[in-house]
Amino acid sequence: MSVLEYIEEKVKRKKMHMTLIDPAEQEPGESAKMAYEAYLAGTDAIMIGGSTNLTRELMDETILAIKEKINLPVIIFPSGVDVISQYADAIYFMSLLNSRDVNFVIRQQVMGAPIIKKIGLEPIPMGYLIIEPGMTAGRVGQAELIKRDDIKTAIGYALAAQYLGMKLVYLEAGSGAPEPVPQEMISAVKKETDIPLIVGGGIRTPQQARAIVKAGADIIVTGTLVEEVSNIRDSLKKIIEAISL
Ligand code: 1GP
Repeated sequence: MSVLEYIEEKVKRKKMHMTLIDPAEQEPGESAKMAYEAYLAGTDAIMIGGSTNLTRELMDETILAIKEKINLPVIIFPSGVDVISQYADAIYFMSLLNSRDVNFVIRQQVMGAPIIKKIGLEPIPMGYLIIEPGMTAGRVGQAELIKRDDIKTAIGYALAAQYLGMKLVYLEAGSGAPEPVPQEMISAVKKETDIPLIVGGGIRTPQQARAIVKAGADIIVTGTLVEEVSNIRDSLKKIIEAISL
């Protein structure tokens, strides 16, 4: 089964949780421990990526360390062509649709596609949309940030992603955002589109996670949480329980 099939099957039955690990934030062994704790808490997949200070070597070492410990899908969440690792199970083949810089919309993808083909990595087509405040991803990705109350624009982008053939759409408030994407925007986008909806950025509490899935998210992503809490397993368990209710 491909990783996309795994996701599409799961979202039919439940709300999914993915754990984002930034290899630049800690040693590979430490990243693997975090992934193991997230696995014990019941996360459905590990996403690997970050906006700054990433190299392919660090990606390789981190992914290998994680795969030695757990058997969950490991998906690259790329910032550019230089973080493609042959050891992952899949890569989000994503376009930052609301970037002003064509590099993030299509050029990196043009450079990455032949590499992905050569190493036999599974590409998962995804439309990536950055909403205010966007944080580092918004700045680095030169995003023309979607305003928090501009639901019409969010719907337009999400539908465009679907009509372009993308299999997933991701509403991103930015890692460490003070507030997650507004619920009104999530429910409007969910209502108007038919592909699984991922929401991430600024999700810290079970209450927020629950509200986001109730609004219509199929998959939630948490990253900063696992870097900040002392007990990853307990904190993530609470989040995962809250979205399963
Ligand atoms: C960032 O959406 C993810 O790309 C996760 O955000 O670090 O705020 O959980 P957090």
